Amino acid sequence: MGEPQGSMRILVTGGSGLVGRAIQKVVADGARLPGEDWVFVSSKDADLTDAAQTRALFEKVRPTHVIHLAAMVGGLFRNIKYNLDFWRKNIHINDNVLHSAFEVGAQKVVSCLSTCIFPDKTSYPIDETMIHNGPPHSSNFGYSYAKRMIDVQNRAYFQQHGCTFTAVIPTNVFGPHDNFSIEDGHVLPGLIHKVHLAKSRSSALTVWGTGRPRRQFIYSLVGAARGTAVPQNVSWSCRAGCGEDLARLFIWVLREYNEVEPIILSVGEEDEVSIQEVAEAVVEAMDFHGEVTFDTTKSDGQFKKTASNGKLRAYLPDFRFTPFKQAVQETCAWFTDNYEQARK
Ligand code: NAP
Ligand code: GFB
Repeated sequence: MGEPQGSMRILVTGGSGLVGRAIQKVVADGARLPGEDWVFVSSKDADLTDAAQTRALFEKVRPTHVIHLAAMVGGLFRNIKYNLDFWRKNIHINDNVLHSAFEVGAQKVVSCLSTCIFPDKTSYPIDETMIHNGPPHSSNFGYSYAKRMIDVQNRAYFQQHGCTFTAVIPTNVFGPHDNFSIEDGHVLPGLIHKVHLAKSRSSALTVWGTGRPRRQFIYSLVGAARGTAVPQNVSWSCRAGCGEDLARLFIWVLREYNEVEPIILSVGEEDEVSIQEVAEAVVEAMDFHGEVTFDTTKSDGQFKKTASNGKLRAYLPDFRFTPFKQAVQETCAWFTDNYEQARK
């Protein structure tokens, strides 16, 4: 474990969401260093689309560091319906957060982009240099352009004021505390919820689209289900062969990644899976024996967005991700155990 780095007050926006809850658990389970004060906030603390509320929150907390997760988030089908809302809400949230952080003198801000914001027509694998090289997939242009502007704004804060405002680019994330809404959420939580309902109704599972699109998935938090303890015998600096999963990678970026240029946080290209394979993993994890059908009238969305984790590997050559099937099993177990209070 590293030595205390002096007094740090870390504000995490979006602290009640999938990624925020995972970081909160890792911090509570031992990642917090002496001298660190972590503050997790949700929309109940401030509506970050509102400049005055955002400014008041930052003046109250006076963070030295910020992990900025808050966003309007959704799966393919929510994005298709609400491109305008995704653009406006996220543009407002991001400008309010970045500028409030600047005004209170925060030393570092780590914001969150997504691999879906890269150009749709591109060569593969996608890397960090390609963000602005062409239009994103039409299904989520509102979200994608709003997210791309974080990168523009980070570079401008650095150029004019020397700020270390940076961003990470995760692939599709999943885990406990996800949004399991079938209409609004992402594919993995959606399929888990659908299988749960199909089992209770003895009906078929309907997978949307052809099942052929391909995705890389990153788990939010290793060992999250059924009270499994996060391993304590690992270096939080991730230099000793640990580094599992997104929550810890965020903490590594906060403490040790000092570039303004973003960094992709992804499993390897070889770990990309088809949506059909995703459905099969959920069916197996939930011990579902009913019929599985594909509704090809529903959109497939972007066919693939295969990203390189070469830059991450150059920093952290030895780290391990939780195997996909294990992570799916843990998430299914969490959903089953927490069905009543899960977001759905
Ligand atoms: P999430 O579970 O939907 O959580 C969203 C968070 O943002 C919640 O804490 C929510 O607060 C907060 N929020 C939303 N609107 C707000 C507002 N107007 N004011 C204040 N807070 C607001 O999202 P997530 O999946 O954890 O995503 C976290 C970050 O990762 C986002 O920036 C997202 O774009 C990015 N990302 C996600 C994925 C993915 O697959 N999920 C992939 C790549 C990147 P309430 O709980 O109070 O509503
Ligand atoms: O996770 P998802 O909604 O988003 O996955 P994207 C969509 C893919 O899964 C499509 C198929 O190929 C769908 O046809 N699919 C199959 C399903 N069954 C289902 C289901 O029950 N629910 C859902 N949602 N999909 C999102 C972006 O793209 O990626 C967001 O739109 C976000 O902006 C996120 O950034 C990370 O991977 O297509």
